[in-house]
Amino acid sequence: MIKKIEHLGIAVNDLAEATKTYQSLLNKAPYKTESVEREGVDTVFFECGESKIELLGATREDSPVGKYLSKHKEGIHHIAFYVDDLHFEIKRLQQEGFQLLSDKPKPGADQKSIVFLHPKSSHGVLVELCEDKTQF
Ligand code: CMX
Repeated sequence: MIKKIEHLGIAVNDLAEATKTYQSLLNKAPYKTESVEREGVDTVFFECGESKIELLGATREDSPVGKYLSKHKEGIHHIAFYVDDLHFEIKRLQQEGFQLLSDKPKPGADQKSIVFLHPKSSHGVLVELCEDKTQF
């Protein structure tokens, strides 16, 4: 079951500058920074009620966020839904005809197992499904 919006991912050009901006906006410090080398991204997380804001800075131009920034400029990069059973949701969404970018969960930032849906499957929005990390 899809339980809530876990976070919104925001692609930014200058992670340090964006961190200052969101620290002022949300009036709190980030609770976590993390590099995800496989995705070519540095991340900064802020809590926001029951959801989070994830700032995303590209570490490589050919990474998903690097390509996104060269094409779209800064802005909302993805929406992440928290699910209680990722394997079940993967199967369910495949049966519903959504294009998943992998057929099994992979490790993501912030102690999560994740899978993405192609933005063309969801009206131009890159969707991430995540659950608390399990074994890989
Ligand atoms: N939101 C909406 N549309 C997007 C998008 C995004 N985040 N990223 C790419 N697109 C669109 C492009 O605009 C393009 O559309 P057109 O065909 O209409 O021009 C199309 O998708 C293909 O884009 P591309 O630049 O050629 O990029 P690729 O096809 O190589 O990759 C995607 C697109 C979604 C498969 C890739 O970005 C991906 O695998 N994303 C998932 C992983 C990811 O985003 N990781 C970073 C976040 C990690 C984290 O949260 O920690």
